[in-house]
Amino acid sequence: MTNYTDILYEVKDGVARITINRPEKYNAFRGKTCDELIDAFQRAGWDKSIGVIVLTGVGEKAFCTGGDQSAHDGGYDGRGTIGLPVEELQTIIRDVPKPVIARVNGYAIGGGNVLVTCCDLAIAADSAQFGQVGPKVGSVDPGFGTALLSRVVGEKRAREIWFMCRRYKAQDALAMGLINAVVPMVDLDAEVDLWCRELMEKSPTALAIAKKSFNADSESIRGISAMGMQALALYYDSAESQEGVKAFLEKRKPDFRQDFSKKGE
Ligand code: 2NE
Repeated sequence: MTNYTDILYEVKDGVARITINRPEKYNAFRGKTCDELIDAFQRAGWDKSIGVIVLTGVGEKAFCTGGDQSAHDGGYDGRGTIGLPVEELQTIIRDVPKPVIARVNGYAIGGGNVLVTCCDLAIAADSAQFGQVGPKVGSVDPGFGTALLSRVVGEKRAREIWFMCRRYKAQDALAMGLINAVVPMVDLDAEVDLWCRELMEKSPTALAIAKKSFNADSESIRGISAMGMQALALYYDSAESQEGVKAFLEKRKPDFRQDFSKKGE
């Protein structure tokens, strides 16, 4: 697969840059986007000439806003348990034996925030905003989205992020340890380049061993993701979940307190 439609793939000075290219959808991913991202990570991950992978989104509005709600009719449009191979995407970011940097150029919301969580490092523009929205839109990203997030920012904060569905500014994300650095948008590329150059000077094998050893400690979360996605597939079939998606598309507040048992009578 080399003719991507939903992403861009560039290589320069040993750095592979993978860019989600769906600005009209705030860089939300559909099934095809996930497939292409997985392919690009496979490509960069085992290419010995590449030392660092940068994941970002096109433009200055959004890094990634998670699953494409306009393609979410209860099953999205791709493959995998929930119609989106999102679990496979999250695991490939962890599995590639080289550092992955999230270049956060705007909203990192929903599954976009989970991608930031899964990346080894994250550098954000000061205009970036972070957050989970699942309980607001009838979804959850269980596993890396929840359990790994709590390893990164702490249990209480992770529960707050998921339960409250608030948005957090880049400086707040930095303070809670979700990201490594914040710079003005105009300096974002220079800062990411600097980190890449420093990483390129290091022993690739030592970096790979370090990454795998960090991963080993949280590897059981992969199983939680697998089980959670099965539960999510069942949840997507429910009227309660579908109310969340409908409300988002209709630009109104969801009514999760209605009696869903009467739906379909
Ligand atoms: C991203 C955010 C916070 C932006 O808010 P705001 O107020 O600045 O803009 P607005 O008007 O909400 O959004 C701008 C345009 O982008 C589209 C919107 O529909 C809107 O389109 P137009 O009305 O201009 O045509 N847009 C934004 N996010 C989208 C998305 N994800 N899919 C399709 N279109 C999107 C605000 O928009 C927001 O909170 N978005 C919700 C994000 C969301 O629901 N994400 C999916 C969560 S579930 C998920 O990610 C997931 C997973 O993690 C694992 C498995 C399965 C799903």
